[in-house]
Amino acid sequence: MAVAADSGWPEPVQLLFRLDGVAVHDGVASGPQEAFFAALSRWPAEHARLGEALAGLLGVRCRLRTPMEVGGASLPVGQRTVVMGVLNVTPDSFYDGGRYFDPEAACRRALEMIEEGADVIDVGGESTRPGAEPVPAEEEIRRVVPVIQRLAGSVKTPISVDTYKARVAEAALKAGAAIVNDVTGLQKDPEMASVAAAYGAAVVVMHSKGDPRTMQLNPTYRDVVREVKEYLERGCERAIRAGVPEDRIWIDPGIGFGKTVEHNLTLLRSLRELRTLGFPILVGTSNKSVIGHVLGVPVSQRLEGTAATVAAAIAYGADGVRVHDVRVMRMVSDMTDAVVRGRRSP
Ligand code: HH2
Repeated sequence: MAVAADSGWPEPVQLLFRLDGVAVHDGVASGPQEAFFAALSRWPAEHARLGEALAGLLGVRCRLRTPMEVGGASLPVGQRTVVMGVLNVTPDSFYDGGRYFDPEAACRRALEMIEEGADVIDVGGESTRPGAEPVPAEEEIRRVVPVIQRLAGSVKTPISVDTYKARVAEAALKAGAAIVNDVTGLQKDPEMASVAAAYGAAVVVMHSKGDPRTMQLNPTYRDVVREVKEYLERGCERAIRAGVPEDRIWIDPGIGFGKTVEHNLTLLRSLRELRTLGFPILVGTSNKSVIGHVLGVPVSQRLEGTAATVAAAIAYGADGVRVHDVRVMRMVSDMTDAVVRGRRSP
């Protein structure tokens, strides 16, 4: 294979970068692998296949960004941004606590989010906001299972369960959930990965440092991006070892989970680095305190800040966003997709 003198990159790869409008030396892409993945993520499936072959030649790990099959539905990963709507069936979540504690209200809100364009509904029964106390598994099950059961029986949209407890995950999967969203990256409960695998579930492997009670006291890292990446890699390996198919794994940097404002901002602008793990990236910034700190606004006034972080995350390589305000963030995602992926929503 011919190698161009100026960059050390094989010529066909340089050509592909140019065709896709990604310049390796324009300061946008931080390194050759990141540039490769940035280009790959924006290609339609048939070109991504070519990209995968090239990645193999280069020794870069990567997977196709074709739709992800979950719970009988197809998530358009890599084609357009997947919007995960947050549904907290809790009395104390930092943004929507108490609003959907009643199962009737929770189901109504889920249907509304689906109407607004949610691709996944993420049902949680325990707040993991900084300072939150854990909830016993029985109570968490009592909160989430009736809602999941009703939704799974009436909508095609995949339901995910936001829990780090294998017992809760199993009850939710039995009730019809198709995705396990674990804020401890499958690393707190040793049974979690095998439960997800046994039910054929997709998983979200999220990074967190410490537990919610203490995680924001003084989070420190030598190199936040490297440490988050290594943690996520461990979680993904656990999932794969337990039998979760590689094409059903998401990774998530865990914005706000044991991180300072600077850690959060650094991670958001370093998503390309995480792409080299080869899994689609989910990002949850919705109404979080990083926005409050940057803009100096309370939790009720973080819509614009959330929109900015959603657009930036997509531009930096996120495949999905976890949000409370689905109607607005669907539009923000569609508009950002039109710019970044060159994709117009129908
Ligand atoms: N953030 C929260 C909860 N679960 N899961 C993923 N994958 N990524 C996230 O960023 C994430 C998450 C916290 O937000 P929320 O659920 O709205 O609040 P609370 O924990 O107070 O219920």
